[in-house]
Amino acid sequence: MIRTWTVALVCLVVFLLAPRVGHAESEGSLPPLPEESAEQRDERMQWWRDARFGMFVHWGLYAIPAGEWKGEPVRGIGEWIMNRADIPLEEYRPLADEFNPTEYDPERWARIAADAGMKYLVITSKHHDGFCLFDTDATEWDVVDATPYGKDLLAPLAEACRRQGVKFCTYYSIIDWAHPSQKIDPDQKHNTIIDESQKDQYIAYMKQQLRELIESCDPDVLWFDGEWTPWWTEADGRELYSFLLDLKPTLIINNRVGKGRKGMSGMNRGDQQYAGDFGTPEQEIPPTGLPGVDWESCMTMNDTWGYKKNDDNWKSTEKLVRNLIDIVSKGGNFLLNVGPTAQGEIPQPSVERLDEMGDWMNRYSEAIYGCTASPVDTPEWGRCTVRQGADGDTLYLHVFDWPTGGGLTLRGVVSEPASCRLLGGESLGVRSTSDGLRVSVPQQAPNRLASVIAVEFDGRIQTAADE
Ligand code: FHN
Repeated sequence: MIRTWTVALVCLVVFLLAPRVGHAESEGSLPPLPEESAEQRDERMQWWRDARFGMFVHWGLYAIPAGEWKGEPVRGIGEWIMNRADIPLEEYRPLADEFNPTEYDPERWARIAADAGMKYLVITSKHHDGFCLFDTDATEWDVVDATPYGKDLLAPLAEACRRQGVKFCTYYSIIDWAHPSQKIDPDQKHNTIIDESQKDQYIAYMKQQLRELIESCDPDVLWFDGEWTPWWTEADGRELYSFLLDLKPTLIINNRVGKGRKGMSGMNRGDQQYAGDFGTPEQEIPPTGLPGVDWESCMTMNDTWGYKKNDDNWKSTEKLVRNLIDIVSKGGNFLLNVGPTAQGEIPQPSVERLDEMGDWMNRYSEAIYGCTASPVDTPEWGRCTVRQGADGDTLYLHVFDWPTGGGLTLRGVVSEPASCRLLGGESLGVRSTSDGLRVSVPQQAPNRLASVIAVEFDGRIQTAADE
């Protein structure tokens, strides 16, 4: 059986050798991407690759109707205009008169993220509705000028995040239903139609706001969205990417700044280079490991990005923990969403799940932070992550289905292990067999969500595929 990541490697080689067949804009006609050596890129990306786990926050006026409009159930913000709700902007705008999140406590939000083991937080600064959660001179359609609350929401959260050791990051939508340059496409309601004579003016508007965000909140990641709209081009994305890296050279920017994303799979098309630093699978986890590729799966805890009242469709903590493990075992980051209420509170079902994830991370984060994709195929009982160290590698066995017969086998590893232990527990017997590693395990699983075994090696792990 060809190991999955060998297949990924073959695909990568094919991509590198493949003739540069163009997407709509062939690479030759595009502005160049900024010069950056592999070492410089690795230095810029390192904290993000080590972080592995972040909080996504979708918050705004849409938290007021919270999934219902004139008694009609509607889902999330992005879907509002796309489906039967058809909310005309003139009916949507008055929501600002009601937005007064008196329960908003940025310190509590940052602490919830930190206690869950989340190393960064990405919050919507401006979603498709164009409403800004920060104080911007570019428009009065913002929380300071248009709402009874009247204060910037993001700067205090940025400060609280830094106090809690959480990197502060912002989401920014390229489509903007409220900006005079564009309107919702009546036939393709997830797109806008732009007045081409006003496109440069709108790009200047975006640059002004992004500069304001960098100056007021100093985000470490800019997470773009809405790039799918036809009037936005890869050339626009590259120009914006270069503009932003000129403003802040350590910024990390997702692949939705340009046109590289291939649908919801989130990863880039393979035909050329695109602007952006990491792939963005949404509500899904790639089926196989992608070693050496930077990517992040963004997912909801329920099934809407924005707050939805009376929601009872919540993923279990076990599912959330195992999603995190699955993602890291494939070399990615997990951006897990919360949708705060209009009053400014993270919903209790989210808080409970994050608290339980934090308990698991307190015990097992060594097997998550700074770890990379498994060197072997996915075992039937769980997942593997690996940490490469100066003195040798550590292979973490994340066991979902604890064996009853007292033994666990991991196929594909041929190196002789130096030692083996339950993470946070006793040493275990381990031997290398013709069938792979054989670990002697206790009868009871140490943890109901996922138990972790650490196998230490002197030097790099060798696998059957390496032979
Ligand atoms: O329409 C948005 C949606 O509301 C949400 O922000 C997600 C998050 O990635 N992005 C768009 C849907 O792909």
